[in-house]
Amino acid sequence: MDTPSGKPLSKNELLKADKPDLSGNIRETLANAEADRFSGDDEQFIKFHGIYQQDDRDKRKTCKEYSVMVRTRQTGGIVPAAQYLVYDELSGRFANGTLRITSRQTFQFHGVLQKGIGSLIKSINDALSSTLATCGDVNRNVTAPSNPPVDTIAVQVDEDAFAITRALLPRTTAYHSIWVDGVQVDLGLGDKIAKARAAVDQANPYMPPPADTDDSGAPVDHLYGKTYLPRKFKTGFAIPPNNDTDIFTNDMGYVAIVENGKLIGYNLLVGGGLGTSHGNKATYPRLADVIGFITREQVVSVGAAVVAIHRDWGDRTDRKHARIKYVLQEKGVEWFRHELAQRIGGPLPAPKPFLFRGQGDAFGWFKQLDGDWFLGLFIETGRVKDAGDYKLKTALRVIAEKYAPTFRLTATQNLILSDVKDSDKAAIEKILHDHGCSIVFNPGLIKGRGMACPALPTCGLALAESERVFPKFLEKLEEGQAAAGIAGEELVVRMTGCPNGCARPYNAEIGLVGKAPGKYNIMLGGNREGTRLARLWKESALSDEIPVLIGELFKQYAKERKAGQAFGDWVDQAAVWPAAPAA
Ligand code: SRM
Ligand code: SF4
Repeated sequence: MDTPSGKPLSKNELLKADKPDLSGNIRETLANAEADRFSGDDEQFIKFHGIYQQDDRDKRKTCKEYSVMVRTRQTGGIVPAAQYLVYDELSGRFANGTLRITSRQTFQFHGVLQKGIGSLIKSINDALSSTLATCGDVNRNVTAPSNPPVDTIAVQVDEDAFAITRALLPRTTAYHSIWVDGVQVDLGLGDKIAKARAAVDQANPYMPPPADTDDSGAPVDHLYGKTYLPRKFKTGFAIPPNNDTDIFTNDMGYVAIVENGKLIGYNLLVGGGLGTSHGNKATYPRLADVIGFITREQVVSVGAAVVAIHRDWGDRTDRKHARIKYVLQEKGVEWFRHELAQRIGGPLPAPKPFLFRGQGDAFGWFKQLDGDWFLGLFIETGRVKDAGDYKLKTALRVIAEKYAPTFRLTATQNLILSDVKDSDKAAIEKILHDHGCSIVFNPGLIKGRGMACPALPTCGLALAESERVFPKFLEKLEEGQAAAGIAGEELVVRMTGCPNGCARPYNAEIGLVGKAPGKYNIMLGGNREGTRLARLWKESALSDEIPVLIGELFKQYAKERKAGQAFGDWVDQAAVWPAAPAA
């Protein structure tokens, strides 16, 4: 097939063209009681259904133990308590007993065995969420600010986030027919499911609008066509001055513009993305460009036009080079503005001024505008689990059952419980303390800002550890801070097990990017506002030497910094960078 560059289409493009309803052979595999995994081609199709084939990397040397990871959709990280209770139960029955809050405000179930996938996904849908298009070459979970979870502006931003979520859902009917109509199951969740339905006061907000059909009755997807997008697409919302959704790292971002206390619209950002591959110079992290200003009424029409530009101009020959960031970088922001103007009937007005002053979550109790309270909780590496005396999962279940707060997953893998009555605060606090979870109230400003991706043992792409080593690693950095006389100071540290950037290390003050077992590239110089990229400071550093190297930098920082200067801002300018190689 011809492509503009003359290069052949990537294999995934041929797969999508062959089965535009994305059904692959998923039904057949599910019906085969002997199958312990999906076939190679289906591994691509199941992603569009929110499923990743994985195997336990700890056991790989002796055997391949297959399971899948399933990712839910939670626009803005909103999870009603009743829905949370269903997830809690499902994670015990069908997954590894944990729920993982992700860096895009969703939940992931890990370790799901083949025979449990149908029941799990059916029940997620029964509880009025979905896994459709949480992976694959489509728009993923839409992020929206969770700090604060409720005020007038935040509620309107949530409405707009749901509007674009629905508009960008693929119209395939195969998902529903396989997982909802196709799975007959009675898990005895009747009462829990009924409560989950009642808690979401509209129908499933993640159900795609009905599709048009062609002459043969097949659904037509006017936005995605038959081959969807060249690659994944990510959309987020932010409300300055808090950049808690790391808006510049999204393919498309909406930055709320508030004038005289009213949300008048958004600045549109396009072209962010972080994934890279070691040794491949054609790949790089990039922060989004600010394109122009749109009104709330234009959120869906302009958003769909941006997605269509990715659909039409993204590279379908090389999946490593297929994100919209490369279109922006190579064709330029003026080209993009012109292309968008042609599609929406005219140019956008200039963007309005805005300023981010920081990012991340606040921990502890805060009053909502309506008089209720919300509680920001630190969840170490986003993992909701019971482990020894630390019984966070049980505590959250008890709280959800008794007090039914709205759960709000944050984009830094933490959790907010909102809509709490003043009279329930003390009891909720006691439940957490009684379950060994005192740390959730006050993790400190290095743990509380940190993020690590899952990496080993579940992620098939991991080159090094991340989630499992991160807490200890942060403790060493805390010791380094104390030795330098800067104990407890805020610091954004993020770690990933490979260069794909899932915990967004490339705009952290300190980013560690897995290179090989026990080896990481040290990235330095991003800022607390998430508006500057970090740069490679040292390649392939050994995990043991990293806290030592950074500890030395802390000492130098403590001596040289200007008043109030953050570590990332200091290191970006300091004389600590290796000399550039001679031209
Ligand atoms: Fe990611 C692939 C986990 C956010 C860039 N990501 C993966 C997979 C599915 C591995 C795979 O393809 O087999 C990981 C599953 C690991 C596991 O065992 O759970 C995975 N990504 C995650 C999560 C769970 C990390 C976390 O610590 O929370 C995040 C789930 C988000 C969600 O709920 O939708 C997650 N991934 C991100 C982000 C951050 C973000 O979106 O804000 C990025 C960087 C931003 C970006 O997209 O550029 C990110 N993930 C990638 C990439 C690189 C894409 C690229 O353009 O090169 C891959 C690899 C790929 O797609 O081939 C990837
Ligand atoms: Fe896996 Fe790499 Fe993403 Fe970590 S950054 S979850 S190792 S793909």
